[in-house]
Amino acid sequence: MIDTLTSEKAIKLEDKHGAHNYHPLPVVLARGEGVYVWDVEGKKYYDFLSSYSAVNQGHCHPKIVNALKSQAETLTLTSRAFYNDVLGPYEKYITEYFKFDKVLPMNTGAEAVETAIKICRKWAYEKKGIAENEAKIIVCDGNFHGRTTTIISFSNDPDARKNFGPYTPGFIKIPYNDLDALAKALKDDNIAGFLVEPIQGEAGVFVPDDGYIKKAASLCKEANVLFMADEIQTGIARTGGLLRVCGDCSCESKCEQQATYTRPDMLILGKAISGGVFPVSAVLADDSIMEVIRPGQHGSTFGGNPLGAKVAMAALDVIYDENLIQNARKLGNIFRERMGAFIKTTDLVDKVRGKGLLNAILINDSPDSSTAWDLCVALKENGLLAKPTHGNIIRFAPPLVMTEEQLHECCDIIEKTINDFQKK
Ligand code: IF1
Repeated sequence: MIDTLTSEKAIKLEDKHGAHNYHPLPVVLARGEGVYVWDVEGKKYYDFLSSYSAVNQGHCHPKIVNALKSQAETLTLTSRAFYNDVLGPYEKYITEYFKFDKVLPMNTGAEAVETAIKICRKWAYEKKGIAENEAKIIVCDGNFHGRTTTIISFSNDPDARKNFGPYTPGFIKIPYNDLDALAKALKDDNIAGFLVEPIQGEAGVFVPDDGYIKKAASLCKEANVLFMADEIQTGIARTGGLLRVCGDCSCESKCEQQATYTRPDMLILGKAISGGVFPVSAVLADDSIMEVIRPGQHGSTFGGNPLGAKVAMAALDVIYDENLIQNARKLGNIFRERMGAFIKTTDLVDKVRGKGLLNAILINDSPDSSTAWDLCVALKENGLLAKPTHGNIIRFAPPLVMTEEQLHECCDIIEKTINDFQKK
């Protein structure tokens, strides 16, 4: 029955039987390969969302899919009640890859953020000596870290937060990209950690000033406060470095010596560590921090399962096999250069910003207007899928396996669509 579905029927089914917690663009996808997706009618599109940066390695990457297939036929889940023969090798692999002593494996991004918060608080009581239940964590205005009750407690997006209370206490909000505010907040002796996105994604691809992350981390270090980097969206080559905390360095190796690198106390990863093939997330930290978690104190049925572990190793291999860091950096520069020149010729777009292949254009209209949405519908008609965020911002984040030629074709589509849109 699924085979004969039209787009219209599929949309009606979701509308009737699914909770209305999303408002998708009206396109029903049936297949993906690399930078392309196809709808149920067979129309081909460039994917400029990459499933919110989970599919950095491209859709249905054969190496990742093969890892999934072969492990699926062998062993899928043991729970952590028993050891399995993939988890150990995976833990060795990922800790060497990101250069931390230990990993705590989870499944979704929100779970990894929750995990970091729990470890941070426990560390505060057992290592820093904060009195029980007094620990506070600093977060930023405009943050997006996931959808759990604790995480939405410190969101300032009314949609994410309103009527989901009572809320988890113990979080202090400061403006993003404001080191003075951070320094001031750090004066409180009960601060345990600072949780931050190195580029704010949901806030509209907000890139902080150069040096912000590095200086923020050093302020935390001085105050004996854990610096927790949420790289769920910015990590895994997306922003033109292995991680965004690598900074603006053209080094393509897993090197942490370069001047721009900032080593977080806790690194939070999700999305593209599995190439979008299976939910895999992780928190990485050194022993002095991770050792506060002992048997029975945290976990998840699926966390560390052999299927996800195999998939993640394949997905992380692909990043270096296919030079995706280099490619994201190079194509990102081309994209912003072309869009930068183009927006001078149109009144519809104010600004282009981003790093690597995490970019956004700001539409010159009120956030309440439907302009960005209408433009995304027009882009879809012209064969390119993107999604507005915060009303008047459109995020552009294609898979990192894109070629330069394909990127130019995409820029042509975007420019033509905006030009035609203006004529209406
Ligand atoms: C949705 C945004 C992207 C994240 C960061 C944790 C999580 C996310 C920095 C949680 C998730 C997603 C979830 C998605 C929308 C989306 C998003 F628009 F909200 F900001 F990517 F751009 N930290 N981001 O970006 O990870 O639990 O979802 O695995 O539909 O809510 P998750």
